[in-house]
Amino acid sequence: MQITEKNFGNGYQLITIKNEAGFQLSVTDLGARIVSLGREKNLVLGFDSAQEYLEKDVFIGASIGRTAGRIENGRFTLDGESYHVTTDSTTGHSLHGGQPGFETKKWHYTIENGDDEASVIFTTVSPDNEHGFPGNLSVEVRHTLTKENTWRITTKGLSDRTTLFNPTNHVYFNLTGDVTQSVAQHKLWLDSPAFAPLRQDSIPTGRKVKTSGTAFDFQKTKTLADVFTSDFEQKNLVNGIDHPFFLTENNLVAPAAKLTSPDDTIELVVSTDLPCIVIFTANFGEAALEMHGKPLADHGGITFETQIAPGAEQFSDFGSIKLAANEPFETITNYQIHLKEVKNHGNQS
Ligand code: G6D
Repeated sequence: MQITEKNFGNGYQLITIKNEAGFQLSVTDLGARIVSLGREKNLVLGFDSAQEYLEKDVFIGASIGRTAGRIENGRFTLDGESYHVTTDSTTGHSLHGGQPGFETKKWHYTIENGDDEASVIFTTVSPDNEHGFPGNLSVEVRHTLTKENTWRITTKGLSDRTTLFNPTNHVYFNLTGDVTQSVAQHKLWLDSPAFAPLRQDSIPTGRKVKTSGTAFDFQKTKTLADVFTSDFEQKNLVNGIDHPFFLTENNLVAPAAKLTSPDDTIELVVSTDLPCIVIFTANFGEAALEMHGKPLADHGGITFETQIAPGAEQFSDFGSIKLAANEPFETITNYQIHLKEVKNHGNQS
């Protein structure tokens, strides 16, 4: 595998791994984040410099933590003790573990290269009481590219006090490679029989609701446009999807999600050992951000944030995000890209 490193500005580096097929993964130590993925086209949202992330959107492609998603009023109890963590001044809730969080840390990194795969291994320590969370928490995020075009994220954690830990990665895919196109014509299949409805302020209600019979049922493949044009109140609430979906299989073998490009030439297959995926369809509105000198479309990307469902600290039905002192944590998610040959059917008109 070929590996190159270059200056990404503001003291950060951009590290690129290229496999024999010419497929590339670029990551940066600003937030242990993915910046680009693909061969001819870049299949994920990302900016061209560290500065742009810092100015425009710190979450795109970043490692997220300590706790992905929202914690209501930033309050939780752990082993009988009450905690109050940093909240967002506009919503009053904690988002993604409080800012600045993992997404703007400068992570230390090392590189491992092999014949079949190569990895960039990012490490950082979140000190005890950072944003109010207990425990010195050591975190490792390993980004791997394989010769089969799989981007794999392996995240590890170890805390010296019992704490909460629910990391994820905030990658957005757009398989057209064109940020001015919305993902509406992408086809999505999702192994999810239930989702978590949200309140008006995006905090989960705590219920698990069947997807069948709703616009959020992707158990049979359909386009995202089917959701965007629906009148489903949960879609209307956030102008798209910004919801946790519960998976039936989380064994890293069975696919959890499949996303296909509008022209059927590119397929993304997500598999994970985690029980939930937060799907967020970049509901930013028209031209809210400029990317590669172009306006990012509304719904210009779709995330697959694998995690325990946000709200787990208060709804035990969602799982547990408690990490016991000195107990190692590890999770893996695979994003495999299949590049398909287009069959020329000739002119059928
Ligand atoms: C997450 O679910 C949240 C969104 O609501 C938020 O806007 C984004 O991160 C930055 O996907």
